[in-house]
Amino acid sequence: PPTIFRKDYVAPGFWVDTVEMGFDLDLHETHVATRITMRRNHDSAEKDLVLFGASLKLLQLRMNGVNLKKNAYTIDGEVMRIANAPDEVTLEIETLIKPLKNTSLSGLYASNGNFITQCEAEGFRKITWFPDRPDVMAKYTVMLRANKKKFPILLGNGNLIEEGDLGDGRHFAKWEDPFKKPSYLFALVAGKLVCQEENYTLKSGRSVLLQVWVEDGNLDKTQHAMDSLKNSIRWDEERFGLELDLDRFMIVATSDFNMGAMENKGLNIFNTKYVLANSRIATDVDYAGIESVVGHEYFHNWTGNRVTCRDWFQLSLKEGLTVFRDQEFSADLVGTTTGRAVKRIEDVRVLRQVQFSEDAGPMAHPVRPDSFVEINNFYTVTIYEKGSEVVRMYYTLLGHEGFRKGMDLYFARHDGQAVECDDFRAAMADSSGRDLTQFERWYSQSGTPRVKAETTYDAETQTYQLTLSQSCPATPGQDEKLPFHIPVAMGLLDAEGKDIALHCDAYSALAGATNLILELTEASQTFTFTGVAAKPVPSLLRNFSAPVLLDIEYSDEELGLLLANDSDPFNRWEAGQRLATRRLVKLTKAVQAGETLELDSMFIEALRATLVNESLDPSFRELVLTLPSEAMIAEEFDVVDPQAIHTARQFVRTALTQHLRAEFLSAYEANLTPGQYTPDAISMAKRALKNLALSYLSAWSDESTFELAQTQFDEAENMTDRLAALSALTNFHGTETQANAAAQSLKKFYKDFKKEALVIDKWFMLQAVADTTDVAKVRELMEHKAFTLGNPNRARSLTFSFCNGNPSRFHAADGSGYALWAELVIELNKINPQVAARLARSLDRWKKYPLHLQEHMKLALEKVAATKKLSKDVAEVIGKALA
Ligand code: BAL
Ligand code: ZN
Repeated sequence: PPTIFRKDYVAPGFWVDTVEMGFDLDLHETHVATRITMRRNHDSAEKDLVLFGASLKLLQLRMNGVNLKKNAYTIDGEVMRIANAPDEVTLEIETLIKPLKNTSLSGLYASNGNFITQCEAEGFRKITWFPDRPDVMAKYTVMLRANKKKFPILLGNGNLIEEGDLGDGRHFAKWEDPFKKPSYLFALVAGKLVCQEENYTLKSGRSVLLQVWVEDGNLDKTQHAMDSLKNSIRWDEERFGLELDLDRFMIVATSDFNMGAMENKGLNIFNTKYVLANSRIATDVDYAGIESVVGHEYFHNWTGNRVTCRDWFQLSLKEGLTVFRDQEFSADLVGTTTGRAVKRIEDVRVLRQVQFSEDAGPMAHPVRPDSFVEINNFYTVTIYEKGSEVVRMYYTLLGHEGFRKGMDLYFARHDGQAVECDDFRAAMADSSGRDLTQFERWYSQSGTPRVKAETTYDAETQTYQLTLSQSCPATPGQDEKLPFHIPVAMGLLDAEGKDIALHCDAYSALAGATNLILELTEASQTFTFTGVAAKPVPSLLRNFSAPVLLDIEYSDEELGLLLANDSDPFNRWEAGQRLATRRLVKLTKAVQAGETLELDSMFIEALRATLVNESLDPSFRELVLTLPSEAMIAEEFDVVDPQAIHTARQFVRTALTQHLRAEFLSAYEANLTPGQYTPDAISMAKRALKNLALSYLSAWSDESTFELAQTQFDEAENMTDRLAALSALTNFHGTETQANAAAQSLKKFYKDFKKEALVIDKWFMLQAVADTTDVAKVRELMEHKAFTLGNPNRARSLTFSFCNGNPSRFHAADGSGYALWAELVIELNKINPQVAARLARSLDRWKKYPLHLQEHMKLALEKVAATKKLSKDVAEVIGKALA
């Protein structure tokens, strides 16, 4: 399949002013009639009128009232060209599509007998021939017609302007979107749905209608989504002065969805996972996920919809910015300093574990990629999470007010336009007067930069020198990197752990501050601090001020001081992670060498002090006590040994429990949340620590711990506690009787929740990542009547969770995990290429494993590569892995 390059961008040959569409909705055959008014873009080098289409039957094509003969246009793959079109064109197109047969979940498809659309990135071309590119923005009017009994609800973008009966058992609804939009924001929904609705008054006094649409039987699960939507609307008014521009805003939940959710104008379509919640079915993590995704899609209304992307290479323009906005939204809602830090730590964990890994593998790409084969493969953690870090660096460099000014200028300049990442950077630069030329490298260079910190202290002159050097490894297509503009937030701690007032030659205007943002712009820079009475301990990259790897040599004592005292909570946590990583790496090597494993008391005591420190927020203690994941430990090695890492990590967990059993039990008791479940920050924090304690306790098997977990499971009044208990029971290394009791609990859980698809997903996932679950067990679970690869949530719950979340079993020495992976990718490729391509990524880093595993992996990759009818989604991922 061809590669598309950013440098080849050409403006569209024709602009579109209006789009009128009529849908005769039928699950088997839907007729779509489209009238498009277009006018020539005289500034474009493209002279043909170009349309895109895929999986369409073209019934009729008329230009300015005349049927176009077959020789008046050419079709090559997805591209139709009409040469010699006049400057003003009205196209009338009729297409026929088959929603029931569309298992790709892109375009118009069926879900539980309802119609759903997904048009980003290039799904609109599966509905009609159209200049389906984000820089073509137009006003849409859409008429929906369908059988009234089967499809009583007909929803579209914008405002409902007419509805009624057609007399033949069918009815219609006409929707008009007052705002120009690119085709990827088009949506329609039709079917049997019910809604929770509310009139909400904006700050300006204008009243808007908010609706959350779900399938019948789910209205008891919509309140949290509705609350999250109202919070989002208020937050965007207060923090960015951005108001909802429509009279009505709808959220629709569907159980068949490739992504988390989609920001279609006025008609957001969501995966049920990010809408449905009540205490019976959703965990605290689910509640937080819903809040952030509802926020994310709502915030897109300005960052994405009002100002959109010129081309798909600019995807991070809207995604990075909107992730930054949703992260800030969640942090602001908690409000406390620790709450903000906890959110930051959680976000950075994802970035490091998934994005740093992507940056180090064959799919590494810049935040603004230069090329792609299939754009769907570029909805990545680099575009989203690293993109958000890039936006956060503007925020760090310009400050709260400065960033807001930049945002205001961005909207003042570009409202209603399709623009580039460079336009956002220019708004930030021009509003602040800062030179952000070099900052552009964050968009153009891939790979994770490394910053090395070296220090010297001269007692005589009381001078402290900090030398920061940066480098960035080669990534596909980019051998050499130029220095980045890196904000390094920092402070210096004295021997008591107190912040020192800083006097740095380069920042004399800020003399006396205890926190500075150093700007590292060269390959190496030395910063000199004067008046430093004794050798300090540096706290660098506070709040993770840049998406880099920081190399610095700390002694255990220095890390202990930081863990106990740093005024920056992020770096307190970070110090704990460094202490843990150091030990986990050493122990992994000891496992490999067959040596006895031992855990030192310094580490145990540092964790004990944190665990029992009741002045610390329980959620912060939970984060400190959570060991780096096996995937994070793997990043410390050139050659990864998943079983050794697993053994080492399990050893540390058991050793910690052995020494801290009493403290874990007290933490458990002290953080019970009796009474009615509420998803507030304080209760969530308590449950997090309590359930972490339970998980540790179950690593040190004894009768009373098993009973504790069993009782929690039996008596839990919410899903957070029930699932945590079930996980503890399932992972308990106990007697056969206990194993049987755990199996009974798993059965009971299934029976109690078999009607709740989202809970059954959890049931599969919990088993997929259990350390007793091997490839054979996964195959057995795939035979379960509730399992299907046809539903993305279900497919992910078992197969993705196993391949990505159970490394020691997936990487079985006989290669059986990879053989399973290949079968799954090949099977999914037939059903849903986007989902298949995601799973295909599980072998991205195959060259990091020992040769005997590499051999098995290569065979599996080659097997997929040799498959007939491989989608370009999967072909791109596998091709890059094998390159
Ligand atoms: N635009 C695709 C889904 C999302 O990022 O909101
Ligand atoms: Zn988004």
